[in-house]
Parts: sequence; structure tokens; C-alpha cells
Amino acid sequence: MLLPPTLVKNFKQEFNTLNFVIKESKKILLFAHSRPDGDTTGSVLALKEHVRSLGKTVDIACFDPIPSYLESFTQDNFTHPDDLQLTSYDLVIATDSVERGFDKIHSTFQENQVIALLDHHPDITLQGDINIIDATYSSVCEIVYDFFLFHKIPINRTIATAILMGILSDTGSFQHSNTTPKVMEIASQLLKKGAPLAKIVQHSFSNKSISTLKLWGKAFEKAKINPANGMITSVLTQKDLAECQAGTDDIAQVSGILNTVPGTKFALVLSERDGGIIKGSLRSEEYKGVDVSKIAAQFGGGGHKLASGFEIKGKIVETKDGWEIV
Ligand SMILES: [Mn+2]
Repeated sequence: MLLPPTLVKNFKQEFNTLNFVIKESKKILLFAHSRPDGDTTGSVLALKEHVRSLGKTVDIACFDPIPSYLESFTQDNFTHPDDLQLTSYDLVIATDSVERGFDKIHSTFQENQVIALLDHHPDITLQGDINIIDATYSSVCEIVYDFFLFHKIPINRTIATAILMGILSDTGSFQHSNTTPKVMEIASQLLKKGAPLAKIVQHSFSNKSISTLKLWGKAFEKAKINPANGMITSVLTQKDLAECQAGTDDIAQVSGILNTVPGTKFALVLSERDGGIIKGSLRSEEYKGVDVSKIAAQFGGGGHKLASGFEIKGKIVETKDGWEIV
């Protein structure tokens, strides 16, 4: 490995503990968050490859299947937690947005099982036995890379691909402000190990189904800019989703794309979800000087300075002048 292990500044003690527990464990469970993205998927796939090489029995639990656009990168599958004997594992490692799904099974685990949480979201209240949580990381995959670097764990092509998948996913292919020089150095190392950059970018960002594009079309058509505060906003109703035969996962990137419109300061996308919930998704960029987590907080939500969200009760009603929330 060409990068110096001194690059790893944080979590030395936690990395040592995690490494020790992995070595002592026979059976390890990895947990990917619900509606998995490239980061949670990449981090569990990288960790799986490593612990399997140590001869451990390992499973990946997730309430949802591996995203179809990432299927071609792996032979591995996610197993629904109900189909696993959760108390049979010595070590459980949950990665990224640990409060999206893992909270549902957290209390199932016993005293003698070690729980490790790897996350880069702020405001995580869930606690494990080993907590490696730091919002200054671009992605959990960057944390996993640091862990591998610290312990001089060999990075093969499979691991390099998985880690790059997470970094690309969470940096928007190196477009977001969390693309630090360190992230670029790591990416460079991963390319040298054979990670297929172009293929990952293509699958993650260019490989859109017609239903996704139709849904985006609706959102773009309805977009409005408020010149007073630089907000660009749009709405998607459950009717829109049904008409396009799209799923809620297809909404995720809309606010990021709206945020690229020149002259805007931040983007807000409101979308109707099941159970009378409206989800607000906010995006901005560093140079625009807006902290969208403060806006999200006003509605009881949270997240990062440049990407955050909230949920409110209500319905979106479209009128001839725009829309209203009732
Ligand atoms: Mn992430």
C-alpha cells in the first residue's frame, strides 16, 4: 500500500478494538441500511471480502435487496433480517445511516454480542460497543479504507471496487464539497488496485430507467425559483410516482440536480410518502454559503450542512398557481 498509515488520524483505539473482535469472532453479521445506497453497499461488501478472507462465516443483513444498479458488481446478496438468526453472530457491524433499519433490530442482540457502528452522519444517537462515527468523513467507505490502511489489510480489486463505489456515491462522483484531497488520494490508490471508475460512475449515475427519467421530468417541469432567497423547489406527489411507475428511490437525486441551476442557493424537493408523510429533501453547495441543516431543523429534521431533510405530516395539493401543503 502506497499511502502512509499515518494518514489515519482518528479512531486508532476503535480500529484496534474492531480488528481484535473480528479476529476473535467466528460468525459476523454486516448490516446495510434500508433503501441501500452505494456507500452502505460498498462498505459491507468491502468488509465482507476482508472477513471472509480470514475464514469467518459472514452474512449481510438488509431490509431491502441490493440496489439493481449495483448488482453487476458483486455475487453477494443481502438477506432480510427475519431470515437470519440474529443472536447467532459474535460481532455485528452496521454501516452508514445506522438509524435507518438497524434501530429496528438493535434491541434483539444479546450482551455477549459485540455491536460496531460505522457512520458519518451527525446526530446519531444509537450507541454500539464500538462507535466509529464522524461527520467529517466523506463516506463510511472512507472510514473502512482508513481501517484497512491502519491495519495494513491488503486491498484487492473487489475491495477497491466496493470502497470506490461508496466514495463515488457520497461525493456525487467527486462533485460535492466533501471531496477532500485525501478522498482523491484514496481514489487514486483504489484505481491502482483496479477499481473500475468509469463503470461505477456509469452504473450509479447514468444508468437511469425510463420510469426514473419520467419522474424527474415531472419534477423539473414543476420547478420554481424564488428570487428572494435563491430557493429552487419542486414537488412530487404519490400520483406522479404512480403515473411514472417510479419508486421513492427515484426521487433521491432530484434535489441535487435542481441545485445545479445557476443563480440558485439551495434546492428543496417535497415528496409525498406513505402514511400521509411529506418528505423534504434539501441540497446546497459549499460556495453558495447556505447551511440547509438549519432549514431542516426548523421542521424537526436534520442532516449535513449541504444535504439534509425533514418529514412533516400532510398532503401536497396542486393548484393552478402552484401547490399547497394541507
Ligand atoms: Mn454514506
